[in-house]
This record gives sequence, structure tokens and C-alpha cells, in this order.
Amino acid sequence: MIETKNPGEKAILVGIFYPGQEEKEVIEYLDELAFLTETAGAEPVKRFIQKLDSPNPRTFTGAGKIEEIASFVSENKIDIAIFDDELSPSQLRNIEKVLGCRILDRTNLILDIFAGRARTSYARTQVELAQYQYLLPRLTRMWTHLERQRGGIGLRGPGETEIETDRRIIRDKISKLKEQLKKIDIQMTIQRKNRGKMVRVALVGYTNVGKSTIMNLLSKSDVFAENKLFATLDTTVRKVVIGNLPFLLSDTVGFIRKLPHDLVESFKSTLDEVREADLLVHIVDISHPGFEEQINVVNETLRELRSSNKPTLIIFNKIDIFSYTRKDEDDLTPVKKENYSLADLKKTWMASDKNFRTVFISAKTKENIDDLRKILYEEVKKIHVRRYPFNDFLYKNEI
Ligand SMILES: Nc1nc2c(ncn2[C@@H]2O[C@H](COP(=O)(O)OP(=O)(O)OP(=O)(O)O)[C@@H](O)[C@H]2O)c(=O)[nH]1
Ligand SMILES: [Mg+2]
Repeated sequence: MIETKNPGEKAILVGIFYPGQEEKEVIEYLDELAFLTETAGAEPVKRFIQKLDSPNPRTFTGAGKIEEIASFVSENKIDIAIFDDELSPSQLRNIEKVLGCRILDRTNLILDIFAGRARTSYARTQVELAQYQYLLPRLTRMWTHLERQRGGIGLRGPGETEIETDRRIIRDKISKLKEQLKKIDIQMTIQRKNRGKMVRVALVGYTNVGKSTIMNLLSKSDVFAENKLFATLDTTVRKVVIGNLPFLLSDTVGFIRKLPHDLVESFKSTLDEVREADLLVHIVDISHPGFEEQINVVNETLRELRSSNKPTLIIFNKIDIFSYTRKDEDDLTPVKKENYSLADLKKTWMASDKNFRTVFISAKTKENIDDLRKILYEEVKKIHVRRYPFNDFLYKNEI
């Protein structure tokens, strides 16, 4: 993997406004794409949005729009055009010809961020595998040389010269990487088995919601947390004791909408921690305008991991920066999502489903952290008691 960076590259963002979407939603998606772009190290300078029923099979946006984008690109010396959906190999080729700058799609951008963030050799191997798998069907671009050393986002990873030889090399690479991962997987499975039979709790959630911050708070550890997407790639596991009850808590990679499938595949064993957990703690950033969609994305990813039937707690985090639009008494327009106060949200969520418990906290100001500890304690204890019906010494000291 290659990790050089050209700071301050200029990027434009391109998205489609589909029928049935709200404008707010489209803006939110592009906000997220902009955040991803910044996380990758480039500067988003303009957005292009086009209303279309479906992406144009040749050029993603319509022919007129792509011309408009092309002149903006050349007039403003844009380095990269970033598209919010995955582009097919032929779209990629066509667009590259018209725009004459580097083209990234959402998948490629996410892969690039992962490449820059992978710290352990395990994470690196996983990302590299996903990169090659993404590249294989797209080996028609004018890459200058396989594994060339040029910098810039989207350039971390392999390139190409002669397509057929490269395809073969890449297939070989993919099978080698898979072998490597298999070996590490076996080691990790053994490691997990050696951890004994403690109850296992996994923090899950959308990226940037505060999982690592909460992990640090609960375990007094020092996991890397920052205001960027995908700060965490590797899973961290810590022993946490609440009251007298010990359990294992894991923090792992955050989810995102349209997480590239290859990436989910190659991150399988990182996500084993989630799959093998006894209890899931789903963290939600309630201050985010799209938090409900984020919940759905996480639930969908959990379904893909066959982990959606586990006991789950929902933690609404960042209540310190929650805001809403108060509606006047005499305003008779229907109440919208953005008019809900925190009290309204608490009421709806607490009543909505008896299958999971909820707690509203701020990991930053530490508001309601004791409630969080208490609920965690109670839920872990339930599992513990079921597992060790005759062992009561561990939780004599109730909290
Ligand atoms: N205002 C506020 N900020 C918070 C709170 N909890 C976390 N943050 C901030 O949110 C950002 C993301 O926090 P992380 O803990 O890195 O989030 P994460 O879910 O681990 O993110 P990834 O590992 O990137 O998926 C950081 O800048 C935190 O300081 C909170 O309760 N309130
Ligand atoms: Mg994290």
C-alpha cells in the first residue's frame, strides 16, 4: 500500500438527486461525501447535483452536465472529481476521458481512507485485499505503472500497465492476501478462545458517533478518537469491570451507508468481534440530522453480519450538541423530524420497541454516564447469570 499524500488537492463532488428523495437528504449525502473527502486529505471546492431518474449508464450524469463539469474542472484546475455512487468500469473510463482529471467514486474514496488509516499489518492486509478486488474489473484505466509511487488520494494502491499481465499479477496477489488473512484469522480465533468465557460486549454504530470515546470512558483506556471518519479500523478489546462484574468490551470500525461490499468481506474477521458478541451496544449520534437513517444503515449491516438478533442497547450520544427547530404554537404545518425536542425523542424511542433499552448520554460532558454503566451492568449480569447459574460471587456488590 502506498500512503503518500498531496495536501490541498482540489476536489469537486458529484451526486444525483433521485425521484422520491428530499432535497435535505441529498445535501446530507453530499455533506458526508465532503467529510469523507476532507478525511482523505483533499479539499471539496464545489458540488454538482443533477436531478435524474437513474444514473446515466455512460457518464453517470447527463451529457450536458458532464460538459459543464468538464469546463469547471479545466478552468479551476481541479485535481479530482468524486462521485457519490459506485461507478461501473465503463462509466469510469468515459468520465475520465471527458473530465481529464482523476476520478474517484465513493467506494474508491472509502478504500483510500482505509488505506491511509490502517495501522496494523492485519488491517493493511484487509484493505489491500479490498483494493485489489475493487481494481480487478477496472483494469482498463491509464495507470502508469503497477504499484507506482505517485501521491494523491485514490493513488494509494495498485496501478496498471499491461492489462493482462497485471490481471494475472493481481489475481495472484489476491490469493496470496487471502492466504495471509486466513493464517491471521486462525491466530485471532485462537486468541479469542483464550480469552475465556467472559461476557462479550461490542460497541457498534455509524462512523464518528463516539464509539471510541465511550470505550475510553468505560475502560479508562486510550483508544484513538477524533473528529474524522473511520478513526478506528482495528478492533480493540478491553476488560471492563462494573460493580464486581467483569466483561470484555470491543470497539471496532464504524459503519457507513454504501460501505463497499468487498470491504465488508475482507473485514470479516475484524467484525467477528461483533458476530461473536453476547450483547451489542449500538451508539447513535443524536445530534446528527440523519441519525435515523444511520440507525437503519447500522441495522442493515448487522443483518448482513447475521448479528441483528442479539440483545442490543441503544445509546443516544452527543446530547450536549443536540438541537432542534422549535415550532410555534400557532404554526399549523405538520410536525417534522427536525421539530422533535430531546424529550419528544426520548418518549418515542423508549416507547417504540420493548426489545431494546435506550439511554441518552453525552460522552463529552459525561451526562448520564452513570445510567449507562447501570444499564450495561444489568444487561451483562442477565447474560452472566444465564451462563453461570451457580456462580454468584462475581456480582455481590451491586452498583
Ligand atoms: N459534542 C460531543 N462530541 C462527542 C461526544 N462523543 C464523542 N464526540 C466527538 O465525536 C468525534 C468522534 O468520536 P470517536 O469516539 O472517534 O467516534 P467513533 O464512533 O469511534 O468514530 P470512528 O472510529 O471514526 O468510526 C470526536 O471528535 C469526539 O470528541 C459527545 O458526547 N459530545
Ligand atoms: Mg473509533
